[in-house]
Amino acid sequence: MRVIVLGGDGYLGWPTAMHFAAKGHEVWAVDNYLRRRIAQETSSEALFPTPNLAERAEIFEAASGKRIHVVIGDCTDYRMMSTLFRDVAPEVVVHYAEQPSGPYSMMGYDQARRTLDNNLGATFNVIWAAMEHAPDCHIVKLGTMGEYGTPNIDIEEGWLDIEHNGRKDRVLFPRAAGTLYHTTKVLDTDMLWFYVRTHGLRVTDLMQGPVYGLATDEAAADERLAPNFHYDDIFGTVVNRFLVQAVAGVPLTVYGKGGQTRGYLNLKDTLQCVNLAMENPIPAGELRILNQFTEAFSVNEIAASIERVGRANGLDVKINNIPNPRKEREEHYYNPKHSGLIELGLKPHPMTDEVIAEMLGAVKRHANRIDARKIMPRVAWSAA
Ligand code: USQ
Repeated sequence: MRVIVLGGDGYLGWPTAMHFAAKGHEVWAVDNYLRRRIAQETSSEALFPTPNLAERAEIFEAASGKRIHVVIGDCTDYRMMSTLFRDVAPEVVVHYAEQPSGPYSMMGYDQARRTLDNNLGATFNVIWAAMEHAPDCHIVKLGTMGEYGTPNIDIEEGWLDIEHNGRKDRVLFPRAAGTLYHTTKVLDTDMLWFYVRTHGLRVTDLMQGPVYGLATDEAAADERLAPNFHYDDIFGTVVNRFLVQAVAGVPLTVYGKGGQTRGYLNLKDTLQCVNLAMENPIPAGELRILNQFTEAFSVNEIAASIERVGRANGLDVKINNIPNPRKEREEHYYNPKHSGLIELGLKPHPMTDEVIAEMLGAVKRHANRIDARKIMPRVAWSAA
């Protein structure tokens, strides 16, 4: 298939572009390096440097014989998007091209505005470019489990059947995000749903939980193909942060009571899920929502696992409950459904001790690059 990966330089985008190319699809990876720029602006560079997108594509081609087309462009620029969709005529568009950091979106006006403009602007342009030049394409959009927040009822896969005053209907599950970033994803979903209803688009919205890991099959060929791995408080997700903290001898930074529970998944499973969504298209005029995670853990459970495995591997791991810089429930009910992707064929890679030990080993190889100044939280939700 002809596949456009928007945000093709990102933590998920680059591994996805390689994965699809390895499977024989014709892939265009599109990125404007926004994440790299924000990382520099906020001193949040990844653990090890990664080559730029054109260089990555060259290294991948040399290793695999497969070509990835590279487009350096801004998805909020409609002329770029319109030309791209016209020239490529994609069958699938995977849309990751968003500012993905909750903490960044909570730093202040400029960062909030940039997140809003980029994320909504990119999604709006995906919709219009698809309507103009590829109305039959399948848009696979990366959403987030954070759209739902932590309600005191079971979380369904996107849709809720309700009975109200004796009548029944099916509505989007109520959303209550905890950051402006997560709220832009709620707005994306609403905008996509609007154009699905009015213009018959074909959309899968993947509500993904926090991802961890730094290994994928395609990156094994050459270490320069590894994903950009962040451990800072802006872009680093909690498991990746704790792995680096364990190696650096910094006590694991559990925010508040640590009862915050989320649905997690291995980076390898992100690739499987996006691939399954792509290989199982849906009819035009449908918005399919899939909850994309494999296991739910509290922060305390993750910290305890990494402490246990780290100690077994000779690391002096300690845990430190620090004041929570975020506004979120620290003890709550959490029971999201996630059977849709399993039914499509997902074979999860659970977070076993072996997997944790492997990840710790991979981080250890870069231990000399860890910058302890990037570890403690620098952004509080109350910042004006
Ligand atoms: N946390 C800690 N200590 C830390 C870092 C995080 O206790 O050092 C806690 C947070 O307070 C939160 C939980 O761990 O309760 C998860 O935090 P996270 O930073 O791993 O995840 P989050 O900010 O929600 O964002 C990440 C990605 C985002 C994606 C989201 C999926 O950055 O792009 O959308 O995970 S989800 O969380 O399901 O919304």
